[in-house]
Amino acid sequence: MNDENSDFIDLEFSQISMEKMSENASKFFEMMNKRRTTRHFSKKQVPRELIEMAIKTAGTAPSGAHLQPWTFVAVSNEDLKIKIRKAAEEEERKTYSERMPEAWAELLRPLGTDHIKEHITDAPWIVVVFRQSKRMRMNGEAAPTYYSQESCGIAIGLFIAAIQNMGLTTLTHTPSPMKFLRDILERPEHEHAMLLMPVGYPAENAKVPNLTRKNLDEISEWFD
Ligand code: IYR
Repeated sequence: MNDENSDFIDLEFSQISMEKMSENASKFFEMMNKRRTTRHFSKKQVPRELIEMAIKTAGTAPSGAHLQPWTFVAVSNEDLKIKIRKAAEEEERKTYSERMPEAWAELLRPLGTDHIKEHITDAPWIVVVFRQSKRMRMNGEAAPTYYSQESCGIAIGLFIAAIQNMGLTTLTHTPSPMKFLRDILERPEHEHAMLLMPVGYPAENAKVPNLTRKNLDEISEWFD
């Protein structure tokens, strides 16, 4: 290992029994398998500390060259949520009525989505994830980040798991195109909005599409 320029410390790792491993694995799967994407949120408040914990959890994700190329912008301010909803609906109205080819639209019909985005103002929080495509070098020059799409995708996955684990719900909403989010949330040019996630409790009568998931055989191949 080339550790000329590195400072290494011991890995903290505590081995657990096979029995406990199995139990943890099943429990985690069962908890995550209950996750469903609903578009119906309650207005019930969620304390900021819970959103902070979810963002901290997301921030544990591995990232290309450990650049951690993400910014999570959390919004509970009502006026700002209204502004974001208006801009999102304006873009989505054009997407649904003009930009979306039939091959795409046919997949969305069973999901019941349209350009009305009530979740943006119903949920107590929205979290917008920005991907950083550039970083600053020590000498002040701008330089690229690496694997930022992958890194942010992993961090978002951890965020979703953290929200599920704390007993709340979130939705991966992709208002498209998303440039308006950079403008409204005043992020710099090298930050690109990837996803808008309302976070909160599901509405009392929340509905989800009647979907099933692919089973293990369908999503894996094995060479043992
Ligand atoms: N961005 C739109 C459309 C949309 C696209 C996909 I792919 C979905 O799985 C769901 C919706 C929207 O958020 O409505």
